[in-house]
Amino acid sequence: MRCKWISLLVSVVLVASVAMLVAPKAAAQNTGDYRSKQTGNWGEAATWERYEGTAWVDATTAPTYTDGVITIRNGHTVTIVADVTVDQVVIEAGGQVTVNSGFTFSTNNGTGDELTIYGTFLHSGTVASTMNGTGVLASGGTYIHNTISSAKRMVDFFNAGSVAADSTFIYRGSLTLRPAMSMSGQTYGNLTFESTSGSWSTEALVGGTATTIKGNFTLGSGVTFNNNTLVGLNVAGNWTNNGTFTAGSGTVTFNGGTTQNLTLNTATTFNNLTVGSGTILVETVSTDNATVSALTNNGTIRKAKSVSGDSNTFGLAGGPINGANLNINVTAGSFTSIQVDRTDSNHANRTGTGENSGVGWGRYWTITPTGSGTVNLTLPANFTTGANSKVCRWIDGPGYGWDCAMTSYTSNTVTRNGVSSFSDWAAGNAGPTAITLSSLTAASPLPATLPVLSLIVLGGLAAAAALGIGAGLVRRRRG
Ligand SMILES: [Ca+2]
Repeated sequence: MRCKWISLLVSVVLVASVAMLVAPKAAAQNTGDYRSKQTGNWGEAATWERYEGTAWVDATTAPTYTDGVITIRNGHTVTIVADVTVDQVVIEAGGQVTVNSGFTFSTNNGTGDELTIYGTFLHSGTVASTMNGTGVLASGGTYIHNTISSAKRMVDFFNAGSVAADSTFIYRGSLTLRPAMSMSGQTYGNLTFESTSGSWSTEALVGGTATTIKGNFTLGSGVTFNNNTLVGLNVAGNWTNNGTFTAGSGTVTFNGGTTQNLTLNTATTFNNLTVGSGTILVETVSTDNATVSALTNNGTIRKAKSVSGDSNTFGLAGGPINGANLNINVTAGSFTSIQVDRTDSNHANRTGTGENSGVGWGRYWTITPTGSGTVNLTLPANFTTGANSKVCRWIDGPGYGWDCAMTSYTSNTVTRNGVSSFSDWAAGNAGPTAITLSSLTAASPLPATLPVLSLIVLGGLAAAAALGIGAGLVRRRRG
């Protein structure tokens, strides 16, 4: 019996402890604070409760900026159908404030931030001529600009407070409503454009300072983003286009320094597109929907797709370079997919003095298959092609080196048939005069089928001696 009591006691203590740990931290309330009681209009007392020092009681009047903290609670929508001036408003996650068309939402610069959004704020009304104080678009919070009234004053208001990278600012329009916008020099978390019905286009955007988008840029169906002369969009998150992006003279820079998805469900032309250092820009859609006037790739551009048949291109990851694209022609095997990573810098193990007289200059591709098989690999050639042009694979480990061969070439491509091993690939001119052999060892893993004149191994020995080693390798293989 005593054991049972002790057991029960332990259980009660445990349950209480866990409850204390998981219970959301209730904001300390002060006399005069308000909170929503239910969904309703802002101006109706029945929408609210007021803290009277010991308990929340039904409010007898609606709150204004002269009251304390005003909290819109999870599950409640409070609608503004008469002009209001507020401060210390907190919208909980799951709560919403809606400003209806025709009514003005104003702030008074009182204690702390005037408006903190964890939930949703839908502005279909009129923005005050001055948004006093600071707004906070908090983590997970959403602000929807659904009005022709000033977006700039709202964006400035949030930028004066803080904008979380995972907050969302939505420009919501329709066939009959083009919301006002503010882009140049502004900072957003996630930035989304959407249409509730029909199509709408943004104004022709202008401005000499790039827009900072700390999260994702999403262009919804039915929306045209008219970048016009807006100088730039710096995007740290993902980019999704289900609408129309009119690039104008602007630059889109992916500078998150991490993996960023480029999801183009509609054909998209960029003017300048820059991939920042450390960023892996992943093209997620199988169809090659991206066109770029000028590409600067300081990171990696990746595309993985299922492959079959003789023409598998890889979007921006595959080109175009000098008017040509990387192409993988599957001739045998059972590939599930192939991933191509494009790097537009010199390979660490480049050889020669440039693409015209060496391999691994300017760019290379890391090709990673899922499954196995044999392909004919075509690489774009940004150099003068000829009989010495090669498609080369870098082989790591003992006997490291470039394994080079060529089956055919055009003015701007080089093709190698029968490729079944994959790692880093580059093209270049690697004829006899460009070959530098230097580091072969007896443990060389280089394939026996490798033509000696296609073998480039890096190191420091003289070319003449190296060629001797190469000849030795041929003899040994034949022996
Ligand atoms: Ca304030």
